[in-house]
Amino acid sequence: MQILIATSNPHKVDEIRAVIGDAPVELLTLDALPNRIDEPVEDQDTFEGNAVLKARYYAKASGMLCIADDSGLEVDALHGEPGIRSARYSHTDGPRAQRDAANSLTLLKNLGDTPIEKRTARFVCAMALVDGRNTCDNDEPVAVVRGTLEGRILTIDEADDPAHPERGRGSHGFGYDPIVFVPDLNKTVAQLTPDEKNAISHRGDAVRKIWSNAERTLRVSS
Ligand code: ITT
Repeated sequence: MQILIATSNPHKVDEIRAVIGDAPVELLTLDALPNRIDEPVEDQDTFEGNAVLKARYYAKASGMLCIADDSGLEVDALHGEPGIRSARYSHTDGPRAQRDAANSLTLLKNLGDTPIEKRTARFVCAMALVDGRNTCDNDEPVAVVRGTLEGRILTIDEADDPAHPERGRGSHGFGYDPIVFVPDLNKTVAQLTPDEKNAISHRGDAVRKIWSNAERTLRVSS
């Protein structure tokens, strides 16, 4: 059995594969499809809305079982921003690493000298599974789940190089990982190994939930 993982973010694919990769299913990425599918416009105002929109769109376009996620960072002192706008918070174009750094810098600037106890934040990952293999056009999601990871945003002084606070601490992961500190582990998410991140992360949590749902309803592991 094949499942399409509908994302253009290679880091997400690696994280999803690490959680469910051993099961007897073949995980395909958008790059592995014979024909390129144009990206849909993510115009919903919730993570769940966009995850379902993407999963429906790619399931229909590919005729496959499809998993899609929409994720981001909610910062309490910024009233939940950047939220669903996490990927484009700084409105910077260019390669992913450059956009990630610009987003983190924008976030740190917007938070200014907000004290540590008010820098609370959480990663959110909504994930949807849609079965595009059926012929009766039923595109109701098989499952929609949410995973979260609580933390707080580093201060500029806590970064390894305060001249480049967007580099935060640590070199693993992607996106806002270097500036999101997990107090229980006394590390940023970028200081966690991939396995450590998967064990506690919003995406690891969502993948495990959607996977147990898929095994139950679709018997994907049998
Ligand atoms: P796809 O839409 O192709 O899946 P994307 O990276 O644009 O890829 P989203 O629209 O879900 O994904 O945007 C999520 C953004 O939120 C992402 O670009 C990061 O900036 C941030 N983000 C999400 N999960 C993260 C994680 O585990 N670690 C760090 N940042 C994360």
